[in-house]
Amino acid sequence: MPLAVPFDSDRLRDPALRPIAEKLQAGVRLSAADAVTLYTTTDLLGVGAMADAANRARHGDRVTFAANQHINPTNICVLRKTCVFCGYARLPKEEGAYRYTLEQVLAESDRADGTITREFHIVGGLDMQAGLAYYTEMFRALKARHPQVHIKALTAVEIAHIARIEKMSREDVLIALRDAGLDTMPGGGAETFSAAVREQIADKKLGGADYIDVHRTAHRLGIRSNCTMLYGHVETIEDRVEHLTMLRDLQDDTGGFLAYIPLAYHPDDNALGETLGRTGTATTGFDDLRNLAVGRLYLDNIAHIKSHWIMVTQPVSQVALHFGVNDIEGTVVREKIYHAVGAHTPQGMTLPQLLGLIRGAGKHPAERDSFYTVLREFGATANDDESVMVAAPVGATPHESASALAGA
Ligand code: V47
Ligand code: SF4
Repeated sequence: MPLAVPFDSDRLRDPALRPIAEKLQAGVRLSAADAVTLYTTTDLLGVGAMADAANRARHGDRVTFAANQHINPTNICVLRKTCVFCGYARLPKEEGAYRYTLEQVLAESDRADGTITREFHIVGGLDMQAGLAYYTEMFRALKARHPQVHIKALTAVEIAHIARIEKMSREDVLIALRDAGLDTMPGGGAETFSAAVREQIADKKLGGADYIDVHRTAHRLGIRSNCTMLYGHVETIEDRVEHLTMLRDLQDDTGGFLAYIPLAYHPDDNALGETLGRTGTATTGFDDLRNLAVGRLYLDNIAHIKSHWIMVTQPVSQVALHFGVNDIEGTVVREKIYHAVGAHTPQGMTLPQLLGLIRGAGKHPAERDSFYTVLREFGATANDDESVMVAAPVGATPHESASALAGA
């Protein structure tokens, strides 16, 4: 049962939102039809005000972030031709294809110079040469070198791929990875679950029911995870609502999702963008804020809604802190997947930049660990101690920053 949230309905311009506000106030779960209304009304400020009230009831003014580092060990992917929205993947012999050796992964893990990295976020392509041993050795070596660092790695799609090439069950793959050091799983690979959408944008990719099945299995094994939805391509409003309903239903069963992250489709340097004639036209700020707010209101059983500033830009992420968002992607260090598809945001943010962004919205920044336990509060204003914790993002090497480089 959702929290009953105090809310002043006079803030709503669209009368169609009033029954939804009444449910919010009474702690009644929103229906799929309510979600459609939230997605179709032009009263974005009304939707945002409700999401903000729901967020404040849970988290007050606190906004969390993690000191994380993304590592993308291989961009070689068997689905390179069929995930038409992806600009990162390469075929094995294609220009720009790479697969890190263990030494290269370890070197990459040391690059967050000056950052107190607490989480490695590791995702890549579906590479036939990167089987179970590739990842178990990697995780064991990373844990030996950085014992305090949490490993959030491998999407449901990558887990299913490893199981297929190793001829093992997904459960056995997850157990082996967990034993090697996997702590949690990221939410990538979900795209939009609708079969009709998948046929158009990711024909051969693991289907929605299977994505849910892998996360269900992980949750049963004590591996918590995030969930995502890729929006702003060919999906309909009904597709979005169906997708969110599947996530909410699984969360009712397992409680294993930590956070929901809506991902804004970027149309540059990928076949879908060209087919749709959308090159250079990313999602609108209106739709970005709406997706975050609907996530907060409809996914009443997922505690954390994260804004991915790399995709929606820092200014939109900052405004989103008043549209239901309580968590913001962290320092990152080096990002490749979105920078392969036209993201113009920086490769990483320093700690002072992150703190400034959060404080600039009148919120209170706090660093968290990967399970959302708060590690330190930073207060409403800057203090001297913070200058010694400056995390300098490491510049990308030219071949990595310029063009295409993946992520299941
Ligand atoms: O599944 C690929 C997306 C995802 C494009 O769990 C694209 O904490 C936009 O899931 N435009 C991988 N998006 C990244 C991901 C993620 C990111 C940050 C945090 C977490 C987390 C997870 O990237 C893929 C796909 O949905 N993606 N291509 C594109 N053209
Ligand atoms: Fe491969 Fe993932 Fe890109 Fe699809 S989205 S081609 S699975 S890296």
